Amino acid sequence: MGRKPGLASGSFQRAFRPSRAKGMQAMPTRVGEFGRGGDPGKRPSRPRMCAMGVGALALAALLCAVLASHPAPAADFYVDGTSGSDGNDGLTWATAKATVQAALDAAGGAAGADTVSVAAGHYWEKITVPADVSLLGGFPPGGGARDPKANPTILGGDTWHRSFIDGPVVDFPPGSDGTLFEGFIVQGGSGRRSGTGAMRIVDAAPVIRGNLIQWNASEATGGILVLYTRPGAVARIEGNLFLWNSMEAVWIDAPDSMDLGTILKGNVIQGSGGGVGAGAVCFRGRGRIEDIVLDYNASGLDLNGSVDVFNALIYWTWAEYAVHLECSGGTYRLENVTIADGTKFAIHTEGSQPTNAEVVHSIIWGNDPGQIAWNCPVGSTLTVESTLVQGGFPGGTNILDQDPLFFPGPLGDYYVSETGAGQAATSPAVDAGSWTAASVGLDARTTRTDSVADTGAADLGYHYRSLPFLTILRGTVADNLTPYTSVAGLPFADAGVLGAPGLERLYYLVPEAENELGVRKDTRTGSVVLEFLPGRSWR
Ligand SMILES: [Ca+2]
Repeated sequence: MGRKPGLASGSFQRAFRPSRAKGMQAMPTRVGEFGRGGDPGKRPSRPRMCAMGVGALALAALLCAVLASHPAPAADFYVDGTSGSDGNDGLTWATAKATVQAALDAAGGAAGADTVSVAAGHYWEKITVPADVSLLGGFPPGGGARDPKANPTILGGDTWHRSFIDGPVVDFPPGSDGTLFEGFIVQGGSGRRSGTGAMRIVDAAPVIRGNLIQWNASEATGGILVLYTRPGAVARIEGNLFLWNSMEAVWIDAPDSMDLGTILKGNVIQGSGGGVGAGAVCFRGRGRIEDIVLDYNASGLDLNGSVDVFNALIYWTWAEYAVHLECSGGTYRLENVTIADGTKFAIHTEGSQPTNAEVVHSIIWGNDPGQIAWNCPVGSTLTVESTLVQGGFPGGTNILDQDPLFFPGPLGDYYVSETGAGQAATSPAVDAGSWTAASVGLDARTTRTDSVADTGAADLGYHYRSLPFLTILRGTVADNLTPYTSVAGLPFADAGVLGAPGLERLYYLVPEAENELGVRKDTRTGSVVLEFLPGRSWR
C-alpha cells in the first residue's frame, strides 16, 4: 500500500480510498475470482442474503473462546514487525513484540484497559482481540507520531498474489467489550471455512473505526459479521472504508428484542458482491444506519426487522435491489436517502407479515426498471412524503417528479445543483423538506458543490460532509506542488495562465477532493479551468 500523494490530508477513510480508475481496472478479474458460489447461473435460487442469518447463528455455537483473566497491572504494549521480537516484553518500542497476537496476549493478561500500538508493516496474522484493549495501527517503525495513512499497518493476506489467510482475520469473541480497533488495513481473509473473511464480532461490543477492509472473500460475509445471540453491549462500526469484499461487506444479525442503536455510521462500502442477492449490508434486527455511502455493490441494504436509515447514498447497485425491505412485521424509516442509477428497483419488499415503512426527504431517481415496488401484505402501510420520485408516487404526500439535477462535487457525484454554487439552475430538492435541516442535524452537512451547509428547510436526499474550503496546489513540477489558493468550490478559473511565460506546463492538485479533477483551457479568456468530472464516466 503506497501512500497516494493526491490524498495528503483528511480522514483515514478518504486517505485509504483509491482512485476510481484503479478500482475499475481491478473490477473485471476480481469479481470473477470472488464469484465462487455466487455465480447467478449456478445458484439461481439463492435467497435474500438475510435469509442466511440462521446459518450465521450456528457459528456462535462454534465459538468457545474464553478470555484470559490473569490479574496483572494494565500496561501499554508495542508491536513492530520490522525490529520487534516476541521474546521481548513489548513495553517499549525498543523492546517491541514482533506479532500483534503476542502483544494482545500480554494485554489480555493485564487488568484494566491496555493500549497496543502497532507499527507499519504487513502482519500475516489472524488475531483474537480480548476485552479492554485499544488496538491502534499506523505508527512508524521504531515508534513516533501516529499517522495511519502514512504508515499502512496491514493484517491478513495478500489477495493480489492469491495468498489468503483463513478468516476471520480479526476475531472479537464474546465479551470483547471496551475494545477499540482503529487505523488498520484488514485484507486477504478467506471465509471458506468460518464464513467470515475480515472480522467477526459475536456477543461483543468493540468500536471498529477508521479502517480499510478490502479484498476479503467469503461465500457469506467477506467483511464484518456482527452477531448477537442475546441482549448486551453493542458494537460501533464507524468511518470505515470497505472495498471489494465478497459476498456481503457487513452482516448484522441480532434478536428483535435488542436495540442496536446506531451500529453503522459514516462507512463507505464499494464493490461488494460477487453474486445475486449479496452486497453491501445485510441487517436483521432493530437499529439505525447513518451517513452511509454504498457505491457499486451487487445489492445495497437488505433489511429485515425494524431499521432506520438516515442520510444514505446508494448508487450504481448492479445486480439486485438498492434497498430490500423484508415484510417481517417491523417498521422501516428511510430519511434523506438518495437512491440513484441502479439496475433494479430502488426499494423492493417481499414477505408475509404486515409491515410499516416510511420514506421521507429522499431522492429516488434513475433506477431501472422502476423506483418503488411495494409488495408487503394487507395490513401494511407505506408512507412516502416530501420525496422526489421519478415517475411520481400515487398516494404520496408532497411528491416531486422532477429531475434532481445531480452535479459532481468534491466528494462525489450526487450533490444537487444550486445557482448559488455556480450551477445553471437550482434543484427542486433544495429546501423541499417539511422540517429544518438544523432539527435533524443536517445543518453541518451539505448538498451543494461549494460545501455551504444546509440551512432553512432541509434539502432532500443525501448530504455530504461539508468541507470548509478547497485548497488548490499548483506547480511546474509534478512532485513539488505548493498551496496556490483556497476556493469555496469548483470550477475555478486560473485566469491568464495560458501563454504566460515560465508556465509552459502546470500541475494542479486539490487534496480534499475524492472526485477526479478535469482541467480544460478556455482560450476565450486565456484561463485554465479546474472542474470536477463526474465519476460515473468510468462506468
Ligand atoms: Ca435547505
